[in-house]
Amino acid sequence: MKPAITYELIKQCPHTGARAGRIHTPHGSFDTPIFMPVGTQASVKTLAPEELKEMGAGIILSNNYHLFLRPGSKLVKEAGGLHKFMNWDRAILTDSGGFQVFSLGDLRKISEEGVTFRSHIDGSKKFLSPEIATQSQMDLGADIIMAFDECVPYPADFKYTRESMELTLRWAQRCKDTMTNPNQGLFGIVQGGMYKDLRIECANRLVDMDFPGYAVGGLSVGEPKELMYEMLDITLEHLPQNKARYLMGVGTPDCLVEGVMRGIDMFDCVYPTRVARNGTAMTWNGRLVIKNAQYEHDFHPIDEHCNCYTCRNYSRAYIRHLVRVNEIFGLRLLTIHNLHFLIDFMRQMRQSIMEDRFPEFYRKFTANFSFNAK
Ligand code: PRF
Ligand code: ZN
Repeated sequence: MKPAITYELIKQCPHTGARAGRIHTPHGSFDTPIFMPVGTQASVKTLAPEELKEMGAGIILSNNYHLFLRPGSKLVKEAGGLHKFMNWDRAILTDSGGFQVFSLGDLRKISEEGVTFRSHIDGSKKFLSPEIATQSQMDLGADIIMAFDECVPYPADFKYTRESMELTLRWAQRCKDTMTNPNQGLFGIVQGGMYKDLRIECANRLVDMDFPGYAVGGLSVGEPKELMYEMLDITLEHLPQNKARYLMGVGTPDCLVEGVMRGIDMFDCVYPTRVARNGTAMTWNGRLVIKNAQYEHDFHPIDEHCNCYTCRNYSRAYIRHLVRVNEIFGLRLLTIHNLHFLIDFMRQMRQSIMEDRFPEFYRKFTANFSFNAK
């Protein structure tokens, strides 16, 4: 039988590790490299599914941690699964909660069995294990299910990181043993902190377990970017060419380009949607802080070349006004632009790989982009 999730390699950049591909799921196929908008609580904040489709989103990410706590995975199952519940018929990936438990849950206690933590909502005691997290994601009906892992904080010493990696590997096997639905695919997550030998070891042992895709976790946790790229390089060397590779929680344009150059296929990040609700628009030059006085009389769109609903219809001055007076519509318009920007950014990167000009794309991007607001 054909596995639920397959990766098709379409074109390899002859000069870098970048690759263009396509991932097939029971809810359609999408081109890679791709950016996955984040819909933490079964909604991409402020947007309707039709709007996500209009900008070309082929897959979204949702969070098992949040849905497990509220409304509960059984309720979503009763609704007919997450796709039906939220009216999204394209692919869905759910994160296991392994990361959120550590970043949101209070008073967490980790054992071989799993993690006891306090809900960030009401402080009540909760428990997640590889079995519970996997069953919960199966109930949600996600196309791609993430293994339940421990994301090691930065910095962490070698001994702690090695023991945590061993635990993550044992948990990965338990997640795999829990999978019963052939229409869903489970991705393993490479941990190992900032230690190259642990990264290699973790990648090799996950590959031996044979997952339909592999994520690189435990990065973008406060380490310098150069260190993240080093860990990425060494990890990707040990992952197979014929499987999807996903860099978790990364989504600023500079990191997306660096990730793609090394051979990452999938990314997710709250960055574009979160900064939108902060009044920031993403552009090819960097961040544009719409509240700044310089945009008061600026009747141009955020980006003259952007084809999104926002840029086709509204000016910087109008959006600035909305944001200043706290109109929700302003946040929606910025969210639409930012997600459209990132999805289109990935599309253009993919096109450059297809046409053997990814290095040129990289050079041009790097020359124009500066992370900080101009
Ligand atoms: N593990 C899981 N989800 C994640 C991460 C991880 O390490 C990260 C790290 N950047 C983001 N989201 N399960
Ligand atoms: Zn736009």
